[in-house]
Amino acid sequence: MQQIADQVEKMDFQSETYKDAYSRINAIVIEGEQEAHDNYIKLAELLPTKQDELIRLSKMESRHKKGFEACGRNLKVTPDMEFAQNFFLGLHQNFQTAAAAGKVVTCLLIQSLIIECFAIAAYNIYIPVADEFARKITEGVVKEEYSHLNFGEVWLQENFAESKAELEEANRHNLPIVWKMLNQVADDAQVLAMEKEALVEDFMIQYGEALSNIGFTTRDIMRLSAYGLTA
Ligand code: Y39
Ligand code: FE
Ligand code: FE
Ligand code: FE
Repeated sequence: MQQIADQVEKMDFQSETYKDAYSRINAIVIEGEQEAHDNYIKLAELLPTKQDELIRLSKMESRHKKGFEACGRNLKVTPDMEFAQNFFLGLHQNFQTAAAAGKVVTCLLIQSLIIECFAIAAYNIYIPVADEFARKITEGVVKEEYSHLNFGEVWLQENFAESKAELEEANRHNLPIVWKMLNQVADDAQVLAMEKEALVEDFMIQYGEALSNIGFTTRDIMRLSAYGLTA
């Protein structure tokens, strides 16, 4: 922890290098929160008995987006939204296709497991190296992301037997995309003092725990987590 404190003390949040990397990472987070909002609205349509809860989650995502927009403004950074939309395109298209086919299990795996675990990993790794303004915002946000992950875990655990085959298929199609996204953002993350290894480790822990809570065995989790690791 002392090492991280020393590192943060030396960081120049106003340097051109930092702001350039931040213009993409901040945009990814803003776009991610917007898409998460849209995805929970869609899930509310697909799961009418959970409508109120899902609308509540979608509103949290909107607030997260506003918080991260403020973080960018605070550093006088213009987020590169075009980059961010391309960054999310693979998961975005897979979610849209699944939603159109009424495949709610696939939608939950993409948003509530994969994207939430990605967010939790990224925010946990960012908090100790963030500027003070962004750290406070991100601390508030990450607490809520755990509740979004929990929603997916609980629903999928309650419907595990009927969902298992679709979860395996959705994992096979979407986990490799996450590794590509991580590789794509690794250099910019490094500029923000976020290590790729730490991001991968935290993601794997969150995702593995989620799969375990849903009902997968350790053996299943090993197999599921290995998909696309070489992407
Ligand atoms: O559920 C949510 O709020 C998730 C949409 C937000 C995703 C944020 C994606 C973070 C990836 C950032 C990578 C930085 C290294
Ligand atoms: Fe969020
Ligand atoms: Fe979320
Ligand atoms: Fe297939």
